[in-house]
Amino acid sequence: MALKIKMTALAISLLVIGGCGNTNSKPDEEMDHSKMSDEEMDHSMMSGDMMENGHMSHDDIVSLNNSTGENELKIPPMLEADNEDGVAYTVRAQQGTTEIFKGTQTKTSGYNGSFLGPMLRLEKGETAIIKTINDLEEETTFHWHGLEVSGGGDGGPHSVLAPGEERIIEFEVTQEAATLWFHPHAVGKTAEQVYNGLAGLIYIEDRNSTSLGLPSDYGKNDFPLIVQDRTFDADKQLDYHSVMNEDGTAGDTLLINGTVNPKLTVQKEKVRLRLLNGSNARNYTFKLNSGDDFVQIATDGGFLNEPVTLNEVTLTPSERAEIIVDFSQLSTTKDVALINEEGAILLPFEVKDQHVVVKQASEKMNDFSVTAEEKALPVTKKVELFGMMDQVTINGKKFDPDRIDFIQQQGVTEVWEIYNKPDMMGGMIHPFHIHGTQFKVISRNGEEPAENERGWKDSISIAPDEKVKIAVQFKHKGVYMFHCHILEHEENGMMGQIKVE
Ligand SMILES: [Cu+2]
Repeated sequence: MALKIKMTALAISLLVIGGCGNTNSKPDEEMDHSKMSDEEMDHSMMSGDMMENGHMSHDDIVSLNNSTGENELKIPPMLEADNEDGVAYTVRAQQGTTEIFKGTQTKTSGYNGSFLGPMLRLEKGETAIIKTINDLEEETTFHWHGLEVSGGGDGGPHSVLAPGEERIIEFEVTQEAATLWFHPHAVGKTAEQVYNGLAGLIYIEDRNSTSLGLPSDYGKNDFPLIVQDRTFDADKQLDYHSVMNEDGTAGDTLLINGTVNPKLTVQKEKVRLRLLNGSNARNYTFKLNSGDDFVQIATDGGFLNEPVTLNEVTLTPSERAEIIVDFSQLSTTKDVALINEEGAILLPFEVKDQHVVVKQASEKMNDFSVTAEEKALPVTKKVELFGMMDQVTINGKKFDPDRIDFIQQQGVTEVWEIYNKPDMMGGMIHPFHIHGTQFKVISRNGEEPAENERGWKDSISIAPDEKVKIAVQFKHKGVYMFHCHILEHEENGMMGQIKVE
């Protein structure tokens, strides 16, 4: 058992570090549970029991069902600006019901709607004034994941809104074009509220992003893909408490933008997919079932300098990647689909034969670099991630809202070393996130990061026994969280606080 976990962890870490492997695997028909062998059934039932007791290992995570492709992918609406005096946007957290499955209403939560949220499009240089309203029956916060904003506006656990309460936040958008997101961050409520549907997108655009010639027609050739796995009960409801796993809650049913069994209709052209791993705990290695390459153009916080050719990309919870698939150049357009590392069909594509003139995009997209000066800086902050289940810690401690773990000066770059200390079982990947900043990856175990990690990041996958050095600078002051983005680990105290002065 221990060996197997260790091996799996190693394999995953190799995937993360190395990037490419043999990706010609076809969707696995055996994924269908009705075709499971007895042995697989036993294993599956055992996992179910173990899951109930909260003892499921992260590596024995339940497999995803294939998408049947019967529902066209939903696209979150773009949030319209308000006319109300001084307020640019209103974001309201609310409860409701949603017809995820035809003919059934599922109890869900959302922003400005019953499930998920709208896409908030901001321009660099703009001052955003956002009225946030809590229409839930419990406390929540509005956290702007990846946004460079003051600690007071970040929406961490200290910025709780009671039911019925509202608060206006104001910030200037100072960072470059990127795909960010927003979600709740109240202690003890984050994992469940995200699970029930509280998550929305933020697109930041700037002069660069709109001049590169990239596909940018929202919902036409520029699609967000909010990827989340869920478990539905016999009544097609989400019952977080019955499926909650201390080590990360996973499900067998994939929703993309809240769509079950999604498919995406595209033209024979370059299509931009903005992937967001919005799951509580599951990691995904995305690839095409045809084995074709695609290019990654952006990381969490901005464009890569040049498109990076890949045939798979791994995202741990909260990480984003923007990729471009050129449907006019694929080896086949028949039954082509986005699949994961197990071959589960996540998103089948219906490729229309219509000829579209493919614009030539600029090859030079950004001027990101890790400077020699940054590389030469000594490590001044050490973070040790350790443990599993409810025994997770950072530097041997659990989160305490009254304790400041680190202090850093505004505008000063420091090198943080994040180490994922293995346990007797081998350990597991922890996705490490810092609020209020975009950082640079200096090295992984002393080696240069992969080409597709040479860009701004706010979340990073740390494999067992891996040591990652990052250059971190905060543009604003305030108290910020740093934590594991497996939401149940975060709830179990795998979180610390930094005060920027
Ligand atoms: Cu973790």
